[in-house]
Amino acid sequence: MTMFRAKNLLLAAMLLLGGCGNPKTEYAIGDYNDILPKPLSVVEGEGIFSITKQTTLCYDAELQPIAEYLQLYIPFRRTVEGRTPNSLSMAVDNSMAEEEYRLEVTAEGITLVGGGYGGVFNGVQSLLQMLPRAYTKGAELPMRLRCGTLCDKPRFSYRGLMLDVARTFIPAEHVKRYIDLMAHHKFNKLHLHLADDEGWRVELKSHPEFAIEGGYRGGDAKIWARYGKFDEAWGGYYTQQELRDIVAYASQRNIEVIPEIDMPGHSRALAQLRPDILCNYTPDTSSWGGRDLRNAWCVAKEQNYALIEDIVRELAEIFPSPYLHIGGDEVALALGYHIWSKCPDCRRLMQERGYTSYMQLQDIFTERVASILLRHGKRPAVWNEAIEGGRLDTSTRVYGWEGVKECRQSIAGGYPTIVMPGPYFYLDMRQSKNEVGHKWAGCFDAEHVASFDLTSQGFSAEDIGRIEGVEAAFWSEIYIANEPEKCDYLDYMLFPRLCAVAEIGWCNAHRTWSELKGVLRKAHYDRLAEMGVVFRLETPQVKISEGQLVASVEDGSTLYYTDKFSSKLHRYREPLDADLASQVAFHSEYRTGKSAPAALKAYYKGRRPKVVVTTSLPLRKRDSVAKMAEYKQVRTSRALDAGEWIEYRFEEPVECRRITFATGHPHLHRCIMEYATVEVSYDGKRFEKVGNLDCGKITFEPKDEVYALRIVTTGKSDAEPSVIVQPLAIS
Ligand code: TNX
Repeated sequence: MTMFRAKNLLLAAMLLLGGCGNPKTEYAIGDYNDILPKPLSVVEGEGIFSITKQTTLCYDAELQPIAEYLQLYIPFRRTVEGRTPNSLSMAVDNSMAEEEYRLEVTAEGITLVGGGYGGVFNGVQSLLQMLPRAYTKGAELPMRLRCGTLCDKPRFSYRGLMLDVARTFIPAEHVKRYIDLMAHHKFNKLHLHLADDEGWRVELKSHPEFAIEGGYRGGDAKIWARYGKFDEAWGGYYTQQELRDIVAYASQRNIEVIPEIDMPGHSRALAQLRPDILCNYTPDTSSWGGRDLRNAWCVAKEQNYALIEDIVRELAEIFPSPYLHIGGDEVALALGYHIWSKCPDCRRLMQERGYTSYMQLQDIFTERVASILLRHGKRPAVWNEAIEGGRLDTSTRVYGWEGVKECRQSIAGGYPTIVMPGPYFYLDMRQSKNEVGHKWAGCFDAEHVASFDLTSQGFSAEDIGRIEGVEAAFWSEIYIANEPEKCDYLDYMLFPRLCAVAEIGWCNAHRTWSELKGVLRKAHYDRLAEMGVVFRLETPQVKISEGQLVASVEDGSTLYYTDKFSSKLHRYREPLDADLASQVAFHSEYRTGKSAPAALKAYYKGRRPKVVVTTSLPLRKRDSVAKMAEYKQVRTSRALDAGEWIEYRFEEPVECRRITFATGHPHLHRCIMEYATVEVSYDGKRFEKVGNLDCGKITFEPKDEVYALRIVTTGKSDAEPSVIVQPLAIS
């Protein structure tokens, strides 16, 4: 059933139930079975309760922050402590589990009882989802609710979302918006990744320059640009006041904020400000364009631990969470050799202890940091690699990101474990092949996330009993290239995949994709629209049928198409000429939601006219100019300087609409030629300039048949040890 049809039926049902003629009440009335995540038990009652201007809100004093929150959505005119008839009464019952609740709606009134603040708050979310226009702020009374009883509690005590605010800064107001969206899905932990190679985002009173300088990269900033925006100092940081404000905002919404400073690896931003944290040796930087790319703290430097104590002391005061996440991932990965292997002090330390692996050395670091945390009343949390050294205390919480295997190892080691294997929980992965996003852990949409099942993944009942919970993650290397000021890309990456994660964290038996899809179409896409979320709709089907190009959607959304060579949007009403298959892409829209573009293969397949390539670029051994001429991606063996060049000379002059020359990873502005000019020749002899690369890329429309193309660098490549050249794209 399409969402439109569903709504009409509900409207009809409402009228039958005696809905009055006031147009403001003509919104679909909520159904307990559409609450997301799915409640443990639902008993539907008879009849309707109307919240009117006379309805009072009654609550225990400790629930005051919830009462204030609730009034953002339901304009109760009267609030009182204690109980009255015709009321919504909220109370705590200590005999229930903290996050458990019972919501009862009868013709006389609404009773919401929770085991604690969190339980009542969870009940409020279910109640809000039952409203005719769930989550509309400032909606008007009366509001009609179906009678019924919910008994509900979460499967896991930890239901988290990680936001990487280090690669792409997410301003405080946007973080608060995501806190709201999390709360609406009964998430209770926000993990903020506050420092990485590309930025430091926390104001420290003891070291103000960390944020003031470490929060910006590119332009004349001290931190090198990576991932785009090269010409301006770009970024930001949170003041301590803003962070306290975020913590309070989250806490009112039953969300704990867990800060992370990724150490000892992933610390290049800090190392650029404080090279003294690095090991005591001079690396060979000749293939790194003269930049010192090292990004790990030296384990053997005593003064490093004093600096870490400064950091921990301040973070511990800002964040009430019992945990501080100290990272611990990918220490060896940065440069092709282990950073510690060339350090005389680290090697001596290993020798003294008889250690044979760098993971054991990492244990020394982690144990030292853990003891600092302990002094400041905090426990450590780490990424799964950090336990490989084998010595960390089991009070350490482990976030299993690499895979199910690593999660199970952590559980077997007795660590409280957060399950978040990348191939299901990394929402920075693209959702289908031709979309934008990472792909190292796969391309997957909400259907795939919803298919995650602990038991079929090999977790035993005993394992499951020892899992603290689940977490979705959004890493933001790619976000920066996608108008972060608008949130649209992040919304699109999170929703509805995050809805599926919410179900996995909350429900003992979560909905299958077909059930979840039903709820999305019938109720939850509308709720997301009321929340203002730019969510992703299911991808339209496109095919050639009876000689025509036909597009269709199952979810009742509206289809559009665009032509590759013009930005104009057309409404799709009837099949198109099959010849357009290489030229048009379809997508659908419903309220604030949008699908991925869908097109036939011909649309994505570029032309590959015969070409001869010559270049001054130092290509890696396994790459060659022949590969470039075969339209394959190649990589250089070092960073580039000014004055290096590539020339493409076509065997026959090429007539085409558009040419794209791009460097760096596809979709990721990394390993790019930062500064270069592009010239074209329309006669094979004279060259004229068409422009400069922008974020490593240029697209232009040739005026005439193209004989040759030349790219000349005018400055250093980005802060990476190599440059990637993408195949020329000609259409
Ligand atoms: C792996 S997850 C990383 C991050 C990247 C992410 C991209 C983890 C602990 N490390 O540094 O941003 O992949 O998906």
